[in-house]
Amino acid sequence: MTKQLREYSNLIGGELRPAADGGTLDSVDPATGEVWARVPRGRAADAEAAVAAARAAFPAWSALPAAARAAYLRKVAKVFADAARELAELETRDNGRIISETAGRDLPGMTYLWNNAAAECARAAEGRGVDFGPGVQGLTRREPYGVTLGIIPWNSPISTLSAKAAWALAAGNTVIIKPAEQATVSSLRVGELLREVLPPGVLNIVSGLGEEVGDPLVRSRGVDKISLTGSVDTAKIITRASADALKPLALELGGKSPNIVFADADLDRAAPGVTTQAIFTANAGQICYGGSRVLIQRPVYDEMIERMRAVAAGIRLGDPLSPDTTMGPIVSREQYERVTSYLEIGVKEGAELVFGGRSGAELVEERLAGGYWVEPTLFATTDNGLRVCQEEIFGPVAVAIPFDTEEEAVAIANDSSYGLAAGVWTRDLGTAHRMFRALETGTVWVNTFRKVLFPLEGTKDSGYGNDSLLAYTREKAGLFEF
Ligand code: TXE
Repeated sequence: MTKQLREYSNLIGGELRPAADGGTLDSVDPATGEVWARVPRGRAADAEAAVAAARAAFPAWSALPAAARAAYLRKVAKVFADAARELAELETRDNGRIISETAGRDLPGMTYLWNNAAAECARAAEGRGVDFGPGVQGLTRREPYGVTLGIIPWNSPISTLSAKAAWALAAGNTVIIKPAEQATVSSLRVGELLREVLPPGVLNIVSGLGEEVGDPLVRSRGVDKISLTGSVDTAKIITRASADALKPLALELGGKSPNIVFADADLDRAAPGVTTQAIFTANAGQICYGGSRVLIQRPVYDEMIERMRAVAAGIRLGDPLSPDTTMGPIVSREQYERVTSYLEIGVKEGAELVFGGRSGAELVEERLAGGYWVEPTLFATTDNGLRVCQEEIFGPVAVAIPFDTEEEAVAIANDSSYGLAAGVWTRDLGTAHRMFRALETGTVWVNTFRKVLFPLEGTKDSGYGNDSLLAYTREKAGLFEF
């Protein structure tokens, strides 16, 4: 007997619509490998419809006084609060991110974020005044771009959708969101819910494959700014595809963040912080800023490794919907194969396998045998040039590297094509401040490793630009002589 699959629709111009040609994509539950929902497989016609809807909605939305836009965004915040449990469960089912994170952190965070965006609406309209002398007045005003396109990945869809939509809407833009094909359901459910509170066309959500519906959106003359969270390869494709129209881009790409533990660190905090928050449990390591290069000062190297081993031994792999689970599956078969290939690469390259290294059905109960499971894995090496040190694995696989001096730690940390984030664990304020300056990353966390409301902006191959209020405005200048 085939199970009844729930079907989801695109949100275009305030209507819930299937793909124009009726095409669908299957959504696979990564914990079981079973198809559990169907989403539209949008193409160029759906992209065009979304752009037309967003363009049509722009004049009225951008003309609203800030207080009126803020009132709408507060309603959105309330939707996230009221539907928090349902959305958290959908997202967990969709991408395997554990329920304690989606329900415990992500959704409460979304209510906060949308309320924050509501509170900032007025600031989006703040210009500057410059007095150039008698009879000459300079004035600037902040204007929205128009229609913004948010292309989001599968690892944290609701958070990324919100980061791209909330600030853009607060600033007076209308928005199109293109979710990732591996995890679309939670975004489409958000569309169903927000349809009730936002004017038609202000927010549009179009599902499908990157090259089929993403590409026509990127190329469309009706899209004024693009923000991508995704891979470096896709960022390059989008950069080329949007070049003719010289579109402003914000690119939040991957990372290989160093997590640097100094000998004077409080290891009681560093060991769980490094092991669980940064590498393994947070979405099974599928986090752009994951601190997957653990640099440890030699005097505490052995102790830190043993403590990490102990923390990892306590990680419970299993059903992501169970509150007791502390690590879920990899999002898809493709990503699973990618992650497990690095388990082999690490061994072949000669890195020492400290713990972990297994994958597959043997790690979980039988009912979850079809899912995509990788256990927490730590390699160790003194060679930061290895592929497991340089390439983004995007799974629960980290590498430990010893260092002697602060200078050496900085050199290893910065020897990376990425520059998204870094963690520093020390009790010495001077060390902390010197590292904050010296690390070539967009964010540095000291004695913690977690994202807050600050925008995440990378350096190097981690991209440029961010999702924040002013990033969704341009400044128009005027000079008045009278
Ligand atoms: O990402 P893609 P993938 C990294 C991570 C991961 C790897 C591959 O290392 O293992 O990238 O993941 C859309 N025009 N990150 O292949 O392809 C696509 O549909 C328009 C880091 O899943 O970059 C999806 O919505 N859109 C990361 C989004 O881009 C296109 C998050 C991201 O998918 C497109 C994800 C096109 N031509 C992966 N091609 C992070 N920074 O957190 C694809 N897309």
